[in-house]
Amino acid sequence: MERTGAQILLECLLQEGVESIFGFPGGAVIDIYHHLPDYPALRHFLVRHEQGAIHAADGYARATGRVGVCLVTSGPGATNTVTGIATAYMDSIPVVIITGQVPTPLIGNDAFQEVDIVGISRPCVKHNYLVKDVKDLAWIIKQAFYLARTGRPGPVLVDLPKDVLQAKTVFEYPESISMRSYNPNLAPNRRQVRKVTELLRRSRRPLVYSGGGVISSDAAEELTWLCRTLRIPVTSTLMGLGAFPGDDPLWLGMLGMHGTYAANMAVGHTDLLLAVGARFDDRVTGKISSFAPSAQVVHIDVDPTSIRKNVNVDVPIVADCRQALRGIREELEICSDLPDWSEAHQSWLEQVSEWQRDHPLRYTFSEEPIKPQFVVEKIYELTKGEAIITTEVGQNQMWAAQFSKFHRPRTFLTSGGLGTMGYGFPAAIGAQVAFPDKLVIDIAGDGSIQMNIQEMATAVSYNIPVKIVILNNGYLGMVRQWQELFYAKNYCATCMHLNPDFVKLAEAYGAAGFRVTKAADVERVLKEAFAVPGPAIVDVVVEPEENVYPMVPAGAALTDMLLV
Ligand SMILES: Cc1ncc(C[n+]2csc(CCOP(=O)(O)OP(=O)(O)O)c2C)c(N)n1
Repeated sequence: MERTGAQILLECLLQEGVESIFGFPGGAVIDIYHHLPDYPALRHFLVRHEQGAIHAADGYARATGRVGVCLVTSGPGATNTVTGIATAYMDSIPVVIITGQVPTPLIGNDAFQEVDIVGISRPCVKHNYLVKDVKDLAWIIKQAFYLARTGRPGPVLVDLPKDVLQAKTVFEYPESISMRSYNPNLAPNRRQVRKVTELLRRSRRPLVYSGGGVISSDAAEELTWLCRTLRIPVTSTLMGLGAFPGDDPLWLGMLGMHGTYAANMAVGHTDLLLAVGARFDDRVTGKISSFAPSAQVVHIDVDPTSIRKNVNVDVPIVADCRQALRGIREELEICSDLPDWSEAHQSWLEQVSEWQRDHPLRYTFSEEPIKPQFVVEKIYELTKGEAIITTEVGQNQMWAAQFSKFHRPRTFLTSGGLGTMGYGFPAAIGAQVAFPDKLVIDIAGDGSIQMNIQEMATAVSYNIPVKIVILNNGYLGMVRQWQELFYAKNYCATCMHLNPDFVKLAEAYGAAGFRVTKAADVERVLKEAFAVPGPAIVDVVVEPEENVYPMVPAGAALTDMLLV
């Protein structure tokens, strides 16, 4: 039986096991929407802005490890997704973006709602396609999903002209994929693995620095085994939070610009830095020439192009993080003359705990105004690490990372690489769609939340019970902090003079709204908000000029931290 391109697309999505699609219609994709009701297994969530759709698909992907799907129309629908595509690209998140396109004969003619989204998105997708013939559609969708989730994951865009969606052919879904030019290397090289075990054996001050790659390759268990067995302290990037249990004594917290004192000092003094699934971003390394100055560096990454991009590496392992860590474990298990690890690392572990003891994360409590760190601590205390936390970008994001503990992978969703304000709320919607019974909380700033607040209508209309906790400091806080510290307190364009009344705003959408101004009320109000059956906003009025510390000024060495 022949089917239209639109039907074939939907059949392909079914074959890929897709359950949820986040989208917004338009003329170019109306054929897809026309057939969508015939596929009840594909739940479609109508967002209010295409940026909401792509972030929701991204949040769904981060929370589940599966490919997120977003469907938008041509022209402005497509361009509205670009920020979200770049967000997913920077954090290596598997999403497939389906965009409508004007009919093929009109392409290049400045047709109504035409943009060259393949050209526009090229620098921020793992791959993209313009489908010119309906006969190519099925294998292209198959490839798109395969590319999105394998190797270093990432966004893949498929642009579908309207005439291709209307043309007919017989539907056959290819069973397997072969792509000559794409063969990610997953198995580690044995010789390199042996070199690493040799270094581990000799090291007296080893440190693991783990990143988002550990989470995307499901390697948390392997990482935890290695660190606990060999008694190696662990730090991670923002993206890596949750891969190693946040309550383990070996856990040092995040490193980098707003990393902990202990983590940054440990990087400064380690003799063996084992980087797993992390890419040495400048927010992490600070001044490159003084990054891990006395260390041999091992770098495990599935993407060969990220190795030696920023720092010199002594032993590269191009492989899937999980397979590489398993390889190291196997190699260690056949060694007969292993040291007693606790003894071998004793003085190092003592040094590290001294750093932790002398300079823990801290803030000065105040009843009113409330300290934002206190709110994050309370959220953690009430949820015990069982919630999925998303964040917006800025101080709220850093405090969420610093003052919560994450015990499991995929429980902390944040825009790390691109730092996209407006990410957290729609991402929380995506995560909540995947896990309807979990508590999903977006920790937000008063600036960021206004970037995609329209998605409250989506949350209310599908009864997606996401909770937003706004740390409302009346400023674009993180930029204000930079102005305070490095630009002579010139608070130009960072004061949010005219914030809406967030309680009324929530209510206007049909959600619940709460406000807190005193520390003594924080716990009660959070509990109340978490207990309402639908979405809710908690507007917490916090200290306007609180800063995030420690802070490594941009371009300084990690060990040069501002501590207060
Ligand atoms: C889309 C976007 N625009 C601008 C920025 C630059 N930026 C980074 S943090 C920040 C301030 C965020 O303010 P707010 O959301 O109120 O959070 P706070 O820092 O106060 O917690 C800005 C403007 C950004 N990251 N993303």
